[in-house]
Amino acid sequence: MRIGLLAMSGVRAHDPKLLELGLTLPGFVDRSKVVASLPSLGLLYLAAATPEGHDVRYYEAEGDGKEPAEVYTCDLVAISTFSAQVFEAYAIADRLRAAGVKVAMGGLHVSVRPEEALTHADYVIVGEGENVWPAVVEAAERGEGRGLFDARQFPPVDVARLPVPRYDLLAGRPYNRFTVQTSRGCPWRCDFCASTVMLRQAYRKRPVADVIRDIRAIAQLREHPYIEFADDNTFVDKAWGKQLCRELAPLRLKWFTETDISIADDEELLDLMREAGCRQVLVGLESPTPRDLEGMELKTNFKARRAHAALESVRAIQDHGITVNGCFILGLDEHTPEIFPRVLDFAMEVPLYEVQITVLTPFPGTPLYARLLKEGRLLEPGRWDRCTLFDVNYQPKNMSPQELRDGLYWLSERLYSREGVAQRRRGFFENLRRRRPAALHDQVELAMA
Ligand code: B12
Repeated sequence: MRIGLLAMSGVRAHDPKLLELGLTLPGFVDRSKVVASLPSLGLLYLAAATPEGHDVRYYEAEGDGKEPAEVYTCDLVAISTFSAQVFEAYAIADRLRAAGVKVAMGGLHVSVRPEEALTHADYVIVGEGENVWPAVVEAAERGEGRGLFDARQFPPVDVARLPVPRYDLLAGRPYNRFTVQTSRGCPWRCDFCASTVMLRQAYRKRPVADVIRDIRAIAQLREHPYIEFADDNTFVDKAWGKQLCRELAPLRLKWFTETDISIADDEELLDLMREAGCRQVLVGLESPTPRDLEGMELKTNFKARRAHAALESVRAIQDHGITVNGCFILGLDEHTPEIFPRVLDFAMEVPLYEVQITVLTPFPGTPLYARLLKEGRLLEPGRWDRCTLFDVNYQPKNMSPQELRDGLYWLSERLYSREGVAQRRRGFFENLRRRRPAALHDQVELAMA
């Protein structure tokens, strides 16, 4: 069979005012451009798990939700879904099926809404795909009708035995960043999180040697690639993290990852990360005030426990020449309109090299979604296209939806304006010069990272 893997790329946001601001604010636009140009790692893993003897091709449906004409030459098309693009994905699936092409859908969204997806696809896959995919391919070969495949009915994916994702399928495409996973899942359970935790397996680390093997495969496509680790929380296990960094260092890469704030406690780890090419870490700070974070992490109240030292922790990381992309969620239950200047003050005081502000987003399948639904606070339940992290789709507790939107605009204008960005970054370099002059030698490189 000819098997098409269809990734849905680009970023999504519908709020017209924010889009208008996005056109003029450099910080906002730069980050969007960067994140929009990542390939779908999930589909590259499926490609590697495809039984022999099939012609496998990788396609991109761009931000306009249109599929390339060539996918209609396939016998089976696999589509990967996030909530924000799932209606576009369903429309593509409907068109493909009408043309006689079999469609399989998997990924974060359909894993929590499989019945909905079954009205659009022949095969719907819940959970991690690697061990299920060969059975889906066989079902398509046999011409079987609609079916649901649940990963829990197959052997669990052993991350110590993952194949190299088929990065080779990306040859000739203009990607300048590539994703690699070093781990899957996260030990914490934040009520809003709609990440890998949705796939129902525990937190697992990969063998360091396999991570290096995958990076070497990417290096065959592009010399000195910029790597984004598509992890939820890379440095949970500090000893393993140090080993990872030691083995990354000789590759002379530059990389970015997502991790929790606890890396700030370990000087040796931070030194090793910097030496291994870490240029930025994305850390969910969520709110500048500890009280706002009470109960957010459901297992051990991790977020609230760590919040009192957030400012010092971010500084400790940045003092090593690793920039922090501090993420804040606007519209938490404790938030009143005073939150907007408080986030601004925090970002300027640290000062944070990079800031990401998003609105609280009830993704399907999360404890947050269930709670807001129960409390009658979802404005338009089922409007998955509003799950963009920028479009307000719930009733905040201590402000109106419009106050939340206005606050997002107000804060975006200040954080991402040319002056706002320059002020934060200048502050970052001044601090670095004061505390670690040795880390400054590559400041130009840092400014570009
Ligand atoms: C890389 C990334 C992107 C890339 C995706 C590139 C691409 N074309 O796929 C880009 C930059 C385009 C992107 C965009 C967006 N993203 Co994003 N992104 C990520 C990130 C960092 C890593 C995803 C990843 O690679 N995971 C690793 C792979 C291996 O896992 P996987 O994709 O889940 O695949 C496995 C299974 O799901 C399954 N599977 C997946 N697809 C299929 C298909 C079939 C047929 C089968 C059988 C199995 C299967 O098998 C795979 C292997 O086990 C995650 C956060 C994170 N740390 O996970 C956020 C994340 C996925 N993004 C998110 C969001 C909100 C967005 C945006 C809406 C942001 C915005 N406002 O624009 C847009 C979505 C627009 C869009 N195009 O869909 C949310 C999604 C939540 C949700 N449930 O929908 C996440 C979880 C971040 C978060 N915590 O909020 N993102």
